[in-house]
Amino acid sequence: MECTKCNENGRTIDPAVQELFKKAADEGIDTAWDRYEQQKPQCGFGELGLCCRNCLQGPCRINPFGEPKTGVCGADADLIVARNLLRSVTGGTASHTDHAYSAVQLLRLMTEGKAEYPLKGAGKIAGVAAKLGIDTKGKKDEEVAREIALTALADFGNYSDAPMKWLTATAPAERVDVWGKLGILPRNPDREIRRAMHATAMGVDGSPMNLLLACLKSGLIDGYAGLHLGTDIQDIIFGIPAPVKTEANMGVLDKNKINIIVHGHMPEVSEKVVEWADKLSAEAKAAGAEGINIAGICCSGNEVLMRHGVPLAGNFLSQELAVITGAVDAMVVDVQCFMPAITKVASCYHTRIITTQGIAQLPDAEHIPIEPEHADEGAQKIIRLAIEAYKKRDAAKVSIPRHKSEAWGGFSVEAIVGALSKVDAANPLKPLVDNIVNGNIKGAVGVVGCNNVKTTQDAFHVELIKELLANDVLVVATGCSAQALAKYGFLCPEGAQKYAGKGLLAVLTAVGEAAGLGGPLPPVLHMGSCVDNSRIGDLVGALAAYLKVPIKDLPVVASAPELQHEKAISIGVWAVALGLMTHIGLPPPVLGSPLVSKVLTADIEGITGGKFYVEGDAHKAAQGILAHIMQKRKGLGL
Ligand code: BF8
Ligand code: SF4
Repeated sequence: MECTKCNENGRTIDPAVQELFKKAADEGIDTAWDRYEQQKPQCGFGELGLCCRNCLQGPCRINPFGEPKTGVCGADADLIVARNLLRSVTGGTASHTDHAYSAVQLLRLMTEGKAEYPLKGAGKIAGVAAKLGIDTKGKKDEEVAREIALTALADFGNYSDAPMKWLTATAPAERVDVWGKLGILPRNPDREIRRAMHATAMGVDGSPMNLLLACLKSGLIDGYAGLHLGTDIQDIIFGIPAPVKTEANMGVLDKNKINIIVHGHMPEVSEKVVEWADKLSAEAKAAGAEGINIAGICCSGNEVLMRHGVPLAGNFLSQELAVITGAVDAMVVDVQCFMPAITKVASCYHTRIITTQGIAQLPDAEHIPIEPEHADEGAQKIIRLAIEAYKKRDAAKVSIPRHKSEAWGGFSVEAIVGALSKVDAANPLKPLVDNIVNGNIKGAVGVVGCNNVKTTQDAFHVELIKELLANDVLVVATGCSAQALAKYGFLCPEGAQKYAGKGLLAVLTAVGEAAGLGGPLPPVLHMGSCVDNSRIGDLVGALAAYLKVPIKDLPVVASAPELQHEKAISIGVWAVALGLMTHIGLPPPVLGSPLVSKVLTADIEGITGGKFYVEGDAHKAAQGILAHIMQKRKGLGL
């Protein structure tokens, strides 16, 4: 699909979403963009981070241009902004950590024979066990998997002052040393999250700098108790992703089939829906449908795309529009990133919204719990509810945009190293490093994160990555960014010819052909969901280890052009702690404090080697990223 220019009101470049806007308007349905208009003007104090509600003497607001300069308790702008930032980062960290914890509990129950999930990722067990120092000799996979689960749970129960094991076992030693000297190595993740909430309460931490160090610590919990732990355990349970072909955008919905959307983040839900859709296809046919079609939105979509090639209906801002096609019979949500508005939109159609988690319910949805012990029963109920809904579908209300694009996913580190090993079996990273050294590849960018209604949907992802690829930058992607790029042909081999610079194209072609793809690798490698950003961290760590330099010296940059969620902020803080310059397309609410803004965008570079780079224009951001890459190359003598 061609990337088209923004429509007249600058909401989206996605032609499928544009088409569905017209349908929404005809049918009188509001979407996030309409609600955003109703919110304008948004609160200036909030935008700058200058509002405090941490005690009942407030809310207090600081006037950036005059009085008052402090809240009732005397907290000034720097303190209020730093406290608010720590609460935000910790909110993101809590989301990822709780998600990872659910996966660990599932694995534990599986090893006790109490969960209705088979162990599919035996190939991951030895590697994770080795890192954790677990002896595997003479043990069955299930036994080692159990020890891995118990090691994770020991981190969550750690009452000592020793740092959490998952971090010390999986992060580069050089980084562990840096973080240790800063005194920010997290112990028990739950305990640190509690501490962050305590530190930010009225009358506790009054030092903005101490609070910013706590932000870094919270970012590390996100990186290791959330992302890394989550990915490792999910790969053990559901299998290590391998390259797989699929399609992306609304055209993947099928008017002749029962369409079920999986939306949210937990593969324990989406995997079961995929499994039972297949098992119950005869019932769907008996109801008059040609079968059951599962499509994904947000990271639930990414998880089943990576492991099964399940097609993608859209990313974060597409969720309401998918329902507005009138062709979605059920949308199954678990946790994070589904909008509460979704039930209201669904009420205009036959679509059933199904919640599955105790902590994430919606007043007008059907709640069908998916729990480890009864997951099969829950998943069957979900599929049968979708079949019932399908019978009530109003054909007159169905309009599915035809737009879709071929997309490849499944590029786990194991898959990337596997492809590279076809070029050099003894030394898989050598071809990659050689091409960075000879300049065919200038550097690498991990592009991640969300859509945000404040910026034209997908435009920043697309324009930024176009320019970087043309300049021979290797790009890997996750989350809704990967989904944005999927919709416009950046995740398929043909995209390499179209978007990659000469040097990059030569490398993508050589590796793709050696790996038996019969052509180049896609110019953007889809590495998974947002918790899978740990895969990017591992890849960058492996490159640094190969070159025997710290991550901060690599020509590598992270970018979240359209970030919206607190999780994107906590991931960004982790990336900065790793030593990466981290571009963000929108500033978080910190501009009310010159001190916090300066620390995050400048001073912190002297501490971790990373920093935030805020730039809202795609071309300028690409140029800034390229300049940073060239500077790092120079530092390495390249
Ligand atoms: O965790 S990219 S909008 S879906 S937060 Fe949410 Fe942002 Fe999408 Fe995945 Ni990540
Ligand atoms: Fe106001 Fe201080 Fe209370 Fe915040 S903690 S609401 S600044 S009095």
